[in-house]
Amino acid sequence: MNAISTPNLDELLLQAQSDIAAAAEPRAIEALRVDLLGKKGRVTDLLKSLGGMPHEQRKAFGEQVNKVKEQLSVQLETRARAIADAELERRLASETIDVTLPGRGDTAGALHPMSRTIRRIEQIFNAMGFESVQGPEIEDDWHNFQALNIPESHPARAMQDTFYALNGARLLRTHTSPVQVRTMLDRKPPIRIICPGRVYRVDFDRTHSPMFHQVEGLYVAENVGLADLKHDLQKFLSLFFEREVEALFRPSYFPFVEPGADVHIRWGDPEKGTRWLEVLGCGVIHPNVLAAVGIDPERYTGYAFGMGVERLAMLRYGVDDLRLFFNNDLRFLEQFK
Ligand code: 2U9
Repeated sequence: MNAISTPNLDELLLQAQSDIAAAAEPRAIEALRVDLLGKKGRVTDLLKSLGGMPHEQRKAFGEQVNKVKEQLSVQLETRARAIADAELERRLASETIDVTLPGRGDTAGALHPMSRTIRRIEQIFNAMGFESVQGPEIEDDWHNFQALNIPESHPARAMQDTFYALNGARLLRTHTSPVQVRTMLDRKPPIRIICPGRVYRVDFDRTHSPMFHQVEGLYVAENVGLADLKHDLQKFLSLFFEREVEALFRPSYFPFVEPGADVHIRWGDPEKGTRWLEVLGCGVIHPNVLAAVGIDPERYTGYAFGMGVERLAMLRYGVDDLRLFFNNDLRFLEQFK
């Protein structure tokens, strides 16, 4: 006689069915599955015991056990799904989404005020026939100083103290002038270019940053002189500030020009009183500079100018601390959208 008779199988089935119905968590279902159908499970044990049975019992009992196995397997699966569904229902009910909350908005961003100001300056000069040219920020002494009539130990070097590397063989350019030098070496006059870009000096306060932006320009051809310079810069300033700007050219010294001038514009409310404000520098290109780049100073002349982009942006937007442009504080930058 077999140790497990049919009534025992019925009992096992009934007990297992009530256990499955009572299971409330995925873990409980899994424990039942292991206990019944696992490798050492009770139903599995019954199937293993078939081998020791007489032939005539084996067939009938085997069919019954397999039927029970199938039934339990389906019921475990069904109950597991019911538990998972109930859990999902519970979460959907409790974790409500407030669809009335405002969205995060589009995050397309905007151009930095430096980029905007450079583009504005470029647009004006490009329309006046100046081509934009770029060049390296890491330079050598010759392109940054010597070609510009600033020999070693010239006092102008102290005014443009800079960042040196490789024992002075390389430096961060102190102005964009080396781009003009390189362009003049490459091309023949007439040359009419502007050079926007980052430049570096050892300076840091409310109106100076160790990295800042310049736009320099030059026009080299036959018969270019001070009158062209005054006319073109006057025109630029009026277009940039969107009004009839009154400009004053005051003699000044730069090694790469002769004569040189600082340009001041009348600034302030005419009712409350105005003052002259320095906005850029300029001059007629020094013959030594033309000679250094292989342009005949007897045949060609030219003018050049330079401006600090931060300074122009501060005036145009009414910003009083240049460092604001580089702190990356969104509360400041978002005002330029
Ligand atoms: C070449 C020849 C001449 C460029 C010039 C200035 C005058 C000037 C300053 C403005 C404010 C620099 O950013 S700043 O501190 N620049 O005043 N720049 S003439 O003259 C050149 C440039 C290149 C080959």
